[in-house]
Amino acid sequence: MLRIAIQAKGRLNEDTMALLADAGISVAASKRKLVARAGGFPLEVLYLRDDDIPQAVQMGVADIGIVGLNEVAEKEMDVTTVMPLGFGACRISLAIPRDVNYTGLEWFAGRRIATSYPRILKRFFEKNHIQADIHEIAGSVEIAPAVGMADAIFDIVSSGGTLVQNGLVEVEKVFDSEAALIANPGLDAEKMAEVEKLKFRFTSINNSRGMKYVLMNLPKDRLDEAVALIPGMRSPTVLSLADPGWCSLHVVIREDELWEKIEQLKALGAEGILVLALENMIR
Ligand code: PRT
Ligand code: ZN
Repeated sequence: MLRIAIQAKGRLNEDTMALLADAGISVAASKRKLVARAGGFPLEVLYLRDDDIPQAVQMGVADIGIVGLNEVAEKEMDVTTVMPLGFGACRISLAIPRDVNYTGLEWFAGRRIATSYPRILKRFFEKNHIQADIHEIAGSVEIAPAVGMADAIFDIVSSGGTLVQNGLVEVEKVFDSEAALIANPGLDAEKMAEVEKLKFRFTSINNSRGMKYVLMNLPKDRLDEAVALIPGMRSPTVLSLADPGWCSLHVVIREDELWEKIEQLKALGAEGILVLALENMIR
């Protein structure tokens, strides 16, 4: 049986639980202990702080884990990244007080920079031949310049709102992150086969994200035009209807272009359009 480490609470917890649920894996939220047995897959769930997940996976306390790539890069543990998961997106950036005249990376030479990600920053500065003074602090990094603890910060940015609130501007993006499935590099063949099964389920869920399944009735003589509207569709499903002049067309459309495509299909004479949620897309 595989053991997976996931964040006990915090930003990744909810999306992780939703991903497991979509993959048919149930973990009773009410019975949360340190370790819980999941239903629907031979899996044990270990709830940890995100900072501890890379190490737990490297040590084999857990076989696999779901954690931000930022933590994987910072902890420098020997783990395999199996797949990115498409949630928890953020970046780690250098930011400086708004009123500073920024002249480029050399500006950081000799400056004090507060961060919770000292290793990623050290590697970045080494690569760029910048000598700076890195101060590791555990939390509230964004207030360090205002209280005189640092000249700049290196921290996670998502919307950028926190920087604005603290009078800071992002000047260099150093690392792009999202949540990922990681694994201990020494798993045996049996466990690897289980990991492949999980990967297959997660991939189908991710493929279907942002996709809708659309059914409509269409005059047969407009079929070619309708098919041309939906890019990447190799062989759409076309069913006959009792009326020989009409057919039923089934297509998958990306959510961000759904309304635009529906307007165009309606203009071609499409009727009785049904838009359905798409749960899994198995390629
Ligand atoms: O208790 P535990 O140690 O498990 O949790 P934590 O408090 O260390 O981490 P948590 O739950 O805050 O974040 C977990 C993971 O979510 C991170 O490691 C990232 O991979 C990811 N993530 C995605 C984020 C953000 N977005 C994010 N915006 N982590 C933190 N933030 C913070 C950031 O530190 C800053 O204070 O949000 C603020 C910036 O947000 P914006 O939107 O104002 O730019
Ligand atoms: Zn943490």
